[in-house]
Amino acid sequence: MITFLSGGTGTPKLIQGFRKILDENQISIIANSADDIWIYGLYVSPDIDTIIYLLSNILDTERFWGIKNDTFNTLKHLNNLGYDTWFNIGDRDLATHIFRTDQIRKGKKLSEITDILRKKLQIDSRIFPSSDTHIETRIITNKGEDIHFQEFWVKQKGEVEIDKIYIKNLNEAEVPEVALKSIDQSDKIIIGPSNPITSIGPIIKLMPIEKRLRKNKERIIAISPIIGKNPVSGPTAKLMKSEGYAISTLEIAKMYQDLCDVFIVHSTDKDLIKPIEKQTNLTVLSENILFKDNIIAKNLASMIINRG
Ligand code: FO1
Repeated sequence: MITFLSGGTGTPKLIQGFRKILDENQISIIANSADDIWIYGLYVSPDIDTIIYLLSNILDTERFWGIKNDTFNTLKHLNNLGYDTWFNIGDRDLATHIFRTDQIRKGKKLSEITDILRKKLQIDSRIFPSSDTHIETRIITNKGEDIHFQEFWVKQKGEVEIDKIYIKNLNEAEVPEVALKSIDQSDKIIIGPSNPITSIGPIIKLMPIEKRLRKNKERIIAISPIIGKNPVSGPTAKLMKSEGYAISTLEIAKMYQDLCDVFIVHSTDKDLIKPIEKQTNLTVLSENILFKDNIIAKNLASMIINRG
């Protein structure tokens, strides 16, 4: 069994590779829930939904969010009614949020609702939110505004300057026991190549998760979200810079070194193996980690599994 720590883009692409060689019931995913947002009266869990849609083969893989061939009629009418509809929710996607919000109002936990959703969509893999209670990544801009990560990334197109990033409700968060068990019971745990600040960060900063990872360190493999000097996707560079980190693979290795044993860098970053091994206690391997297609992801999955 393998448990992944995942955001909404890089790691799901890697999971596609694992799906080609493992039974789906051998895959568990702890999904970042700090991107979750209350919007238009509904509770939206973007990273969880991307994984649910991916594993049920309905994800819009061009955008890598939402459902493929979805329409946006409800959103258009909501706009006619005077809403600022900056967060694009498709008509079919909307059904997921209505279902989830209704279940929340009936008292169900996010982990229970996620489990119902994945079963309804015939997904054999287990999917756990990183927190059962609402946590959210917030950005304080250089103008002193305190905004939700989605407002920064979607509404402001990541273009505002960042003063500070913090995770609201982090310390009092309730991590689902099933997610912790999954870490303990897995043969391998993979810290996926997702954004270290707003995707992996909010998962590994949850104290109960951090403790379990430290305990299971020798079975944990992390994959770099940076190739050369460039993050694979999204706002990673801007977010890392604003937190005072250098944009480098070595920096990521240092961030994760107490939580994993093996660190995988891109094949063109072989020259980093020795310096990283010297400056950390990690075993460093190199492989193609730019998942342009599922075959590249499958090759990395085979390499990880065959290492034993
Ligand atoms: N990303 C966008 O760039 N624009 C959107 O309008 C948008 C809407 C959206 C709706 C539902 C959903 O599950 C995800 C959505 N995303 C959208 C993706 C999301 O903002 C982020 O990419 C993830 O939170 C990062 O993992």
